[in-house]
Parts: sequence; C-alpha cells; structure tokens
Amino acid sequence: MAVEGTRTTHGDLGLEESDLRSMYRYMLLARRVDERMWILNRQGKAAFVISCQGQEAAQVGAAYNLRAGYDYLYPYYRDSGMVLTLGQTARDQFLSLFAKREDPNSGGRQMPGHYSSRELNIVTASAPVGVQYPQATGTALAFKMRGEDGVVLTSGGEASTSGGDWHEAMNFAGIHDLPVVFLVENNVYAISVPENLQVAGSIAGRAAGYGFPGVEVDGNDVLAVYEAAKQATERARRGEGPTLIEARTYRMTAHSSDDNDRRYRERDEVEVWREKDPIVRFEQYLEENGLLDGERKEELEAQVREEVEAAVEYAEAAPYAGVEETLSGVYAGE
Ligand SMILES: Cc1ncc(C[n+]2csc(CCOP(=O)(O)OP(=O)(O)O)c2C)c(N)n1
Ligand SMILES: [Mg+2]
Repeated sequence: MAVEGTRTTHGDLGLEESDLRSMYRYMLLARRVDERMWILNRQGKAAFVISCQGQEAAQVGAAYNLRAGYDYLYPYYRDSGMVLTLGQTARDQFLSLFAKREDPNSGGRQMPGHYSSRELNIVTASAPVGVQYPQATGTALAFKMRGEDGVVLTSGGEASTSGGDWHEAMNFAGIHDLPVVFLVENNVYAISVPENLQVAGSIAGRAAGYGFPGVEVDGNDVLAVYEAAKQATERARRGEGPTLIEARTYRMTAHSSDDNDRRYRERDEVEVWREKDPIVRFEQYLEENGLLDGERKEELEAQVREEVEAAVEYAEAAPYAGVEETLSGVYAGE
C-alpha cells in the first residue's frame, strides 16, 4: 500500500498521461471554484460556503475510479472534487451556491454541498453527519441482489465515524460482503474538535473488527489515494466485499464561511499543512515526469479561471425558482 515516500508511479497504476492531466485539472478546478465562492461570500453575494480546500487529492483520487452513471456515489458536503470528477461542472456548483432554479442538486432548495445527480448516480446527503453510510450500503446490497458489478463509494469526515450509522453500515457491509468503499477523509478537525478528542485508536484499524481490509493512506497524495481506491473498487467488483480507506489530510480553510478557526487552531499548524498542499505536490510529480511546465500550467490556470468566471456570470444571472414551484420535487409525485 502506498504511503508517503513510496515510489509508485502512474505507469504502475495503469494511468496514461491524459489521466494525470485530467486529475490535475479536476483538482485545480475544485480549488479555484472554492476560492471564488469565499470571495462571493465575503462580498455578501453567497450566504454559505463549505470548502474542499486541502482535500482535493483524496476526492479526485478516489472518484477517478468510478464509472459515472453506473457506479454510485454517496458523498459528503466537502466532496466538490468528487462530483466535478464525475461530471458536474463549475456552473452547477455556482447555481447551487446561489440557490437558483437550475441548481442540479436541489433546484435551489438545499444548502450548498448537498450534491445530487440522477444521471451521474450521485445521491444527495441529508444534513445529519453520517447518514449516507447505511444508504450507500443499501445500494451496494441492491447491486449484489441484482447480480450487477456496480460499486458504491461513500465518504465522510473522521467525526462521522463516531456515529452509530457508520458502524452499522460497516457491520452490515462486512456480513454481506457488499461492494462498497468507505472513504474517510480525516482532516484532523470536526469544526473545533480535534482528532485526539474524536478518534480512539485508528479509524483504518476498525475495519478489522468488521472483517474486511482497512488501509491508511496519505490523503494529500492523489496517486496514493487512487491506488488504494483502485484496489478497493476492483475488490468490490470481484464480489469480495467492502474496504475502508482512511485518507489522512487537512482542512485548509475554516470549517465553513460561518466559522472562525483562529479560536481553536494555531496559524503555525495551518502553515505546516499548507506546505503539503496536494495540488502543489501533484504539480511537482508532473513536473518531475515532464508532464507539466510553466507554460502549460499558465495555460491550464487561464482555462480554469475563464471557466469559473463564465460559471459565476451565468449563475448570478440565472432565475430563482418561482413561488409556485416551492413544493415541486419536495414530495413524491410532485
Ligand atoms: C448528527 C450531527 N451532529 C452534528 C452536526 C453538526 N456538524 C456538521 S459538520 C460537523 C463536523 C463533522 O466533522 P467531520 O466528520 O470530521 O467532517 P469535516 O467537516 O471535518 O470534513 C458537525 C459536528 C450534524 N450536521 N449532524
Ligand atoms: Mg474532520
């Protein structure tokens, strides 16, 4: 299993140069969309932002293994890197941020971060932390009962492993050898609660108690996460059952736009993790392998910037849902 310092190359993982460029682009897009959202929030144009910054490698590395529209994704609120990888766009993200009618997640009815897409098999999360796990496990059971080789990826933060839902899902998936991959993005904090007051022992180690493999990976190394998730999805597809992946990472921003993280963590600590920025880290890998240079990077940055600006412009101008539509999509049959 790849951990920090190992030398697994993209070639060993069966990734082409075009795959690496796509992965890099998704990570960059997720970051730039997120940064733009904070500006809109501080300008008073967006009510609430919840960030993926720092977790892009974990999200893109894991989601890159899924077959969009066939496998299922039960993400959590930070997973914009995942949904962009599966096919949502920057425009979708801003339509959701501004709660416009065209928002693909909920037509402007839910808070940002509650990702959903029928075409991409992304199932919306409810607001309580951890409820996605039993639902994802149920979908994995459906795949098994139908004899299909679909895989379900579900994710959450380290604090979501403290709730009963996570343990019930892990146990049920273990009993029935279900094709589900549990990804825990351990970003060290649950709002103000640090990991040492949240997690007893090791999260990855808990999988042993439910009878399936649990692995810990460097969550800021996109190739390490891709490798772990590849092994997990292949195992699930072969009918051998679930895997737990604990991706060790860090939340670079405050919990949300409503949180002041200076109240509970030192700036020095944040700086140490900023040095391990997963995007910079992947850029270094790409540069060392002759897949990225200054000019290409500038070109990509410019493309992404343009995509983000066009998305903001479109979404700001887009209409809100009318009052008469308030209940549509809320009750079955409406
Ligand atoms: C059951 C429940 N309890 C509390 C909350 C409030 N809450 C929202 S996010 C969050 C922190 C979750 O931390 P973690 O799972 O580590 O994810 P992170 O936000 O760090 O990515 C809390 C306590 C909630 N939404 N649901
Ligand atoms: Mg956390």
